[in-house]
Amino acid sequence: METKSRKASTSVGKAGYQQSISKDDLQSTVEHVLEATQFVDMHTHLFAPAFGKLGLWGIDELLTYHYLEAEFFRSSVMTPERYWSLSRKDQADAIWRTLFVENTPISEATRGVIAVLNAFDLPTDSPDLTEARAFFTAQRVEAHVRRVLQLAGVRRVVMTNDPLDPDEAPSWMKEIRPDPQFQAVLRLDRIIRGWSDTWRTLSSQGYAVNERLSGKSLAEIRRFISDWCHRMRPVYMAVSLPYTFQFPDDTSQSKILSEAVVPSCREFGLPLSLMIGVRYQVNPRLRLAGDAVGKADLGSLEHILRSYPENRFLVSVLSRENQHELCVYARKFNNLMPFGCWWFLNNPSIVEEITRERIELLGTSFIPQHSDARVLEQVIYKWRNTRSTLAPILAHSYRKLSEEGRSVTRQDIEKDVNRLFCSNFEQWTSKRTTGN
Ligand code: RAT
Ligand code: ZN
Repeated sequence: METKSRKASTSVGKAGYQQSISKDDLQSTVEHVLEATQFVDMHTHLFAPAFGKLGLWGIDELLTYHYLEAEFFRSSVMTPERYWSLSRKDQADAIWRTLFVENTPISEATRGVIAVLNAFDLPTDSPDLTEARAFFTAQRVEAHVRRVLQLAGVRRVVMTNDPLDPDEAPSWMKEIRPDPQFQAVLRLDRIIRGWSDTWRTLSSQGYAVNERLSGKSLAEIRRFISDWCHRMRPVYMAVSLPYTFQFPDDTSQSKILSEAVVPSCREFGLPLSLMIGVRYQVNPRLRLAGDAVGKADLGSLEHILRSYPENRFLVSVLSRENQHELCVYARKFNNLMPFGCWWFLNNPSIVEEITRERIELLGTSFIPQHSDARVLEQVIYKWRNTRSTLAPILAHSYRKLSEEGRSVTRQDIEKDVNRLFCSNFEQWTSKRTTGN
């Protein structure tokens, strides 16, 4: 009896016996630990201040986020063509009026803007944006970035860097100074998915490539990737893929993946991020907001994981229907790291379902979330929401564990939260090889 009660109130950790947490205190301890841990945001579309105008921030950018544009057209009679003809400021005014004044902003994306305004003590129910605009105009970008990341509880964000973006490439060519708070990612969509157009750009830059990928083409794509790895020092390479993605097949996409990208990842010791499941441009009139989702055949992912045991893959799938399969593949292949609840999945009800499923199948060996922020201040609400959705889920897991007879200490929770939100990613991006 005595031994049993002692077992229930203490556990042996590295630092000796540590106090176990009572069932009633589990949720508040988890909340404190989530609050106190500075996360790594492993996929965003943000830019370090040195990239100048590429880094989006402020109220007009927040309101013209493509998630909100999609919602705007549901509640406004304005045509997309008319909307695109407006200035950014007029677009933001139209969205504010429609989604925040004429309607109650209860969707996830609209509530996010309210949370950001509130975080800066700005009015959340004003008929116009005068005060919010004045506030953001008065900010200096470097200090604002620091303050926003601090409010979000984020220690570092990972960018998405497209070497073939004519607006972005010049900054890299000027050898931009590395910024410890912003890590680079070599995004390869144009090479992998758009080869029929992209080969001409590479050719014009002095790489001996052709559309058929004959001769030295694949070696030259590897040279291009190598040049950009030296220039950007990325933490991983990445591509987003359609729900119809097949691998292997008889396309330039398969060839470039297997003979250029995968070997380059091995050469540089970098993981490859595959974001699978987009139904591109189902409504092109909505531009960036015009993409949808489709269920993918993850047999292709299985083939990749089995064929390249020495490569590491970060994988996010967009369809809710693919989530369970992804967890099962992670149990079979330890070169797979599932990450994030991406885009249309980043809503509390779905995040909750996916995260519970992942914990039950994978313990702490996955990365629960990334923000996908395109506008700086979005990290404030996206990470706040992640913390509040995750707290009861983690607390529930620990409650179950203590009911089974294993007490839980604050150190356990700290270790787990750190693993989920920092070290799984950091270790995955710092190892050289896997599977051997
Ligand atoms: O979530 C998004 O903002 C999407 O538009 C995509 O950018 C997606 O996250 C991606 O990286 O392709
Ligand atoms: Zn993204």
